[in-house]
Amino acid sequence: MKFEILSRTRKWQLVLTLITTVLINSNVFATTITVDGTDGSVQEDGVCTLNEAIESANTDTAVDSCQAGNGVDIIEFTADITINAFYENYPTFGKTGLQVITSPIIIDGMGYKLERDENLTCNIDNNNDSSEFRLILMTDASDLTLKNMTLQNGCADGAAFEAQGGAILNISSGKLVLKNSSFISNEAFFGGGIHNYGLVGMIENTTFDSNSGIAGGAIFNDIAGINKIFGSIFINNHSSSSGGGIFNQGTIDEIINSLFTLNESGFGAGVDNRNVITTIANSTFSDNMAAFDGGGLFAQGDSSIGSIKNTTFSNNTANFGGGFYNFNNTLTEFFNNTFANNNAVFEGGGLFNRGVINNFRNSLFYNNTADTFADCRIAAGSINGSDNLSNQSSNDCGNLITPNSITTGSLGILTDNGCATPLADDSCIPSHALMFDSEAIDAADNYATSIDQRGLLANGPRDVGAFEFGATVSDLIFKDGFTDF
Ligand SMILES: [Ca+2]
Ligand SMILES: [Ca+2]
Ligand SMILES: [Ca+2]
Ligand SMILES: [Ca+2]
Repeated sequence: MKFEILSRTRKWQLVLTLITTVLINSNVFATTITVDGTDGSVQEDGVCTLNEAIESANTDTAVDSCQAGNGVDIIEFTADITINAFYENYPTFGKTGLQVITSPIIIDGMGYKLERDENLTCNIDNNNDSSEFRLILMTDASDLTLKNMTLQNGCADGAAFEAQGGAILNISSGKLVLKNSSFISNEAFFGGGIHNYGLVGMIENTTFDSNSGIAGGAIFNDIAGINKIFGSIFINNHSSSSGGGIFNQGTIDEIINSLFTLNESGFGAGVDNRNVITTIANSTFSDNMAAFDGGGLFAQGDSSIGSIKNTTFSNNTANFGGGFYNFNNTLTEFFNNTFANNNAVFEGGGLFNRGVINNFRNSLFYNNTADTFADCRIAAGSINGSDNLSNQSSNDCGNLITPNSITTGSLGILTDNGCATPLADDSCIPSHALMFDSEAIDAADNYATSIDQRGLLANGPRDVGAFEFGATVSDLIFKDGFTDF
């Protein structure tokens, strides 16, 4: 009897497997739909515009001269595309320049640009004017991959959702993936570049330049998640309140080998974390400016950043915590970071702590400035660790940082010192090189990372800070990327 039940179950499993296989295989067939229009028009004129191509892909039928989609479709550009009017005004979510993405689509910009007409005004004031619309809205299970394209001048304004995601608002249950793309001069109330409620799988070799919002100048990651940000650049983004580069109140698993530079905000000019970031590694926060706290990185109370390692904080400024303002309670790894030339108007030029940092080790503090406690300030909470060095004696972090333990002049300027894997613009993550006679060389303890910020293998014992003097490139690192820190 039992056998019979099992065999019935087995039969059903086989049937289900067959159905699943058929479904999966039906998705294997994809059409490449080539866009030859340069605007957002929808009319029977023998020209396939991007809006018509999206409809072909969503419905798997031929629209005008666009090829009929079939499963997961690929849309390719052949020229820049300028959208000068909104296509639809979706209830709740407001106006979007393109047709809503409701199906799995890969858009390959082939190096071309998708922009909202630069002559249209964008005035972010919580009122939606006729000229204001975002570029892309993702709904349903619409996996969307964007590659080799620039998204520019998107503008989302109005009330609630209307005012979110200048270039992209993702409310889908699918996944957004970005590769080799740029987001330039997009604006919104929240999430100038992207506002995410869904899943962002990977942001790879992508540049966010001059996007702005009240919170989340480049990205506002809401209740949902981002798996990985890799090789990406956040530059010149602006928010008036929080998170010039990224405002995170969802989950970000990894920020790796990425650069946050010249961003501005009230709090967290580079990144403002209000929830969970598991790992920040091999990244640089430089020249970011917060009007209040956390020039490079701000971690709000009860938030969580698990690990910060091989990361450089250089020349960031704020009132408190020029480099990093820590108010979170779960930082369990803080290895091989470099804090140089950061400035706080009041306290903690390098680091201002109100939370908990365990394993605060092998980090280098150099020429940070503040009214008091230039390198490190513990205003509340606690920090434990050892083997951190500084060229001065201006901190409130007790014997965690050995004062005057490195010579002034033993650290180079922030520059491209080579790397294993370049960033989106083919430069390397900028780092501060150690001079040949620096006391930081070979001075790290057993908790040190095995490769340096640039992805290069340690030369003998690991040096203190993010940089390794005399480091070598390993083929293994090229193959593995940054999986082994
Ligand atoms: Ca047409
Ligand atoms: Ca399709
Ligand atoms: Ca407006
Ligand atoms: Ca060494």
